[in-house]
Amino acid sequence: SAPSAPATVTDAQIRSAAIDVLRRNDLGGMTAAAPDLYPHQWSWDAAFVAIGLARIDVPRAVTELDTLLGAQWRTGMIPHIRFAAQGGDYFPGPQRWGRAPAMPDGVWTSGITQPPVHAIALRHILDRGRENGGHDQQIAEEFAAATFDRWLAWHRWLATARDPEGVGLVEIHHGWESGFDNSPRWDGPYSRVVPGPVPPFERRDTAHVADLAERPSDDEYRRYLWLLEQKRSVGYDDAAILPIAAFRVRDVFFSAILAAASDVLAGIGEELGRLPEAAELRALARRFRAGVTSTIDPITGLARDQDVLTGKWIAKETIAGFAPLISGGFPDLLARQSRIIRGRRWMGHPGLAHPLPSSTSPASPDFRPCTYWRGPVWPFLMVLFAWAATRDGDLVLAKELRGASLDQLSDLTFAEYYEPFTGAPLGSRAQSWTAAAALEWLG
Ligand code: 9WN
Repeated sequence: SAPSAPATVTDAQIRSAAIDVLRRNDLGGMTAAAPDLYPHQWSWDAAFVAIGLARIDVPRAVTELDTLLGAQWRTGMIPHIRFAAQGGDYFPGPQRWGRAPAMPDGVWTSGITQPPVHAIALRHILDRGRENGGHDQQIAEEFAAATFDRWLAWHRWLATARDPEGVGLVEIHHGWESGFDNSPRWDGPYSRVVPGPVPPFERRDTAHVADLAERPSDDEYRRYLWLLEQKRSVGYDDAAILPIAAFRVRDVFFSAILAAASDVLAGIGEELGRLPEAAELRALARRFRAGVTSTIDPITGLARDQDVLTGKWIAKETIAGFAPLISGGFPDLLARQSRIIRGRRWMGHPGLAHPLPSSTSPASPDFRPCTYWRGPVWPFLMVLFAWAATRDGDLVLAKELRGASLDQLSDLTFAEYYEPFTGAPLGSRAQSWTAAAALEWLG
């Protein structure tokens, strides 16, 4: 069914429906990523949720990030899930992950991480607070000052534990860490993972989607769980995992986010008078931006991941190929990428319901229109691309992403992802970061 939006949906209706989603998903201090499928707080979702919340309620946006920081490990890592005591059923839940020496007391989290969008969210909160003035400004500024060192520790952990050789690319140990769980990017690395024995499991995610084809397969899940067991077997120790990890990939998109967010955090550090730390963060931004640039395929112009275990590049035609548009870089590289993303293999593909970049190019043999990260359009990512485009002066791209996204979101389902050709909503409905994206677009 093609749920094209009724022409009568107004911005005000989108806005109030989006606010409603975030209110309903509020577990008190943290927002569930989605009501049924993801009833806990996810790390990078929380950052996008905070960006949306900052448009309507600055103190609540601050609380979102503060709650997430409460899950930060002693190493500096921000885990990919903070489990809510009152949250619903999710697999793998806290018992499956177990405890780790570095885990904060009294808090249950997963044992892997996710992309560091948080400093970008903190910048949005500060900007909204200053626009509003008064109490909002005060609370935003106090939060930035009080938590700067926690965010710095987070970036430092990524730059050391996850870039042990200092190449300017962040390595991940699980597809879930990328946030692009079953992207074709990870097919090669996962094909080389030989799963050992995993305790019996029963998936929950499949109960919350209309069609099983929208989610990863059982075979994919078995590998996901084996990687979890590997991590758990070494107590989630950052050094001990390296020689045994069956999945080690340098994730170019994650790295681009670290570069962009390090620049943003450096700017906040400068405002706070933390000049040596700000200089350190500027250097991190340069290092990871250079790392991203080093991955460009000269033929396609797209950025690539690298499998640490084989040393080989991973050249799949996915949206992660546009990592330089997030990290920033040389103007000619950005101009080339902006042309490609607006071209016929991406936003300019003639069959699209809305001219938006899909997770995998519709022109790629890997493209699957309904399957999760193998093809659908993910609305939250559009916000990140438009933010970076605005930063780099590509206002045409930013405007196109906004217009098409608002059309897409006027179906008011706030779906997790959308079928690119029909515009049909897929995955979860009332997904928090999709609602937050709508609020950010509306301003
Ligand atoms: C595993 C919450 C998360 C997002 C990820 C998305 C999906 C989880 C899952 O949902 O992943 O982390 O169970 O499939 O891929 O990007 O953060 O919305």
